[in-house]
Amino acid sequence: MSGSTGIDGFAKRIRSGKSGGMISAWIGIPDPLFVNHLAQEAFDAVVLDMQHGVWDIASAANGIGQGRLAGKPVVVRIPVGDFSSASRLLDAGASGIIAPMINSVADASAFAKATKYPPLGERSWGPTLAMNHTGLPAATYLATANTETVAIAMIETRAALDAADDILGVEGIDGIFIGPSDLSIALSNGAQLAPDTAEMDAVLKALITRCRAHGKFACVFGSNGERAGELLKMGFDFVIAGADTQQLRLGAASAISAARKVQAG
Ligand code: 3PY
Ligand code: MG
Repeated sequence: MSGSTGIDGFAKRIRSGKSGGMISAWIGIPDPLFVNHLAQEAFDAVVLDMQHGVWDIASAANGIGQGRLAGKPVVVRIPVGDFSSASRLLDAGASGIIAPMINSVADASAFAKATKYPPLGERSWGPTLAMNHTGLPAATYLATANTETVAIAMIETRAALDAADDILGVEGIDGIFIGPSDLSIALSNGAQLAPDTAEMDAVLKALITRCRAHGKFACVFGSNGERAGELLKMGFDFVIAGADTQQLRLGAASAISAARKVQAG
């Protein structure tokens, strides 16, 4: 857990701002073997989405194991406010937790409390699988877990945008993850889902600047590969390049269309 490369160097890499911008898989299909397959591609990490994906705690724990087996750090997005799952997933070997809809200092503090051991928080002891995965003895795991795993607060509402500086100031919050879909719905008062507009870009750039001012990292959801490239150019430390379901269907559509093209030619 102390190296600067590999699965257990993830926290150091993302915090250093020198990762060059990571691209992560985003998986909602709740099959640990699917994680293993997708993790063979050149992703820097894998996110399991428990908020809108269909993972339960047992399948997510196994998904973390399969990601690690494939050599990739696994970060889990928990359901809204489910901070007890946050510490259980760290116990299972997650390298980080993304918490959706963190709208206030109170939300951010409750999240940090669940994911960090004292003196920063009140994470309860029991990282059996995490110690198996990392090979660390208990004392070393305890001494390093607060810095070697990351707590990432999602900014995706008007309230969160207004409180972004205060949220970034909460000790134990390591970085933010912006949800442009929810943010675009919130900023338009429900009128539109428009995550990839110039107006959104201005908001994203301003948030990157706030992260830099606080010495914290910035992550964001990109709806496809091209958008992920733009977001990396903008300076994000960690981006998504579309979700598993979309990538699976695009792969299938492209194979069918290639076959029909050859057949017709
Ligand atoms: C959003 O864009 O709102 C997200 O939560 C990313 O999935
Ligand atoms: Mg969202």
